[in-house]
Amino acid sequence: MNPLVMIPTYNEAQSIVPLIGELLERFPNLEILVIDDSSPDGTGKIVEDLGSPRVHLLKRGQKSGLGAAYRAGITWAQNQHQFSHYVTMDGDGSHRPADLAPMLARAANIDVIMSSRWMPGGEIRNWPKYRQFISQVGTSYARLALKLPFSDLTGGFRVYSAHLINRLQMSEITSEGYCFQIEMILAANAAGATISEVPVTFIERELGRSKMSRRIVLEALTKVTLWGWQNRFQSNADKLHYVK
Ligand SMILES: Nc1nc2c(ncn2[C@@H]2O[C@H](COP(=O)(O)OP(=O)(O)O)[C@@H](O)[C@H]2O)c(=O)[nH]1
Ligand SMILES: [Mg+2]
Repeated sequence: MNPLVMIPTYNEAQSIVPLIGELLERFPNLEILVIDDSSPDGTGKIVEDLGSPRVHLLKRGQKSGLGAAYRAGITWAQNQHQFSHYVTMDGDGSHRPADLAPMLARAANIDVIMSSRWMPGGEIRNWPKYRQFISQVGTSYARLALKLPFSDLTGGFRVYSAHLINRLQMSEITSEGYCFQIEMILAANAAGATISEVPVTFIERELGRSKMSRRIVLEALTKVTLWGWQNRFQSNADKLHYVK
């Protein structure tokens, strides 16, 4: 197994170094790609200055959303032709490297390992009630509308096999905010992927600021509703759309 951890960042100067340090130390065979949208706080420069051969930086011109960052990261990774798995992870310390060990272990023979904060054994620390509410309602709505039987569809901590990603039409996965996480599962499911959930502990950031916005919630609500209706009228719509 030869995983690449992709971390999108926008102003994570205070959190990124300890996160990278812990990942490198815990997992000797893993490499890291930070996808930074020219963070004004110098996150990109900090990553560059680490000078580690196992840490790569993809610099982008301006803040253009989580989805766009991941799409660019995946294209970069595919061009390297050396990684067996792509891990997606936030750069603010909310996703614990310790939880990655059981996720990677399960990923050996499953296409997508999703982390879940809402299944037994999962946990959320320090999130205000309204964020927990948005997360739970968002996942419940997407689960029902899209018939995706999972307990946490919006979490960004996952492991995908490169083999699966190569079968997806990534340019069709166009969501920008955390709706990207839902759309990835919609596409993976349409490709007939094996998908499994592992419980994790999510700890809200202590440093820096969340980029979550009303626009991001609205994007998810609108798109999930639209996809739900499309599926009702044409059951193979997702397969035609997302799978090569
Ligand atoms: N490159 C890039 N990263 C982003 C963007 N928006 C959010 N991120 C990163 O995505 C991760 C999750 O974002 P965060 O603000 O913590 O959202 P929250 O956890 O939903 O409150 C963090 O590592 C952010 O720095 C963006 O527009 N571009
Ligand atoms: Mg966060």
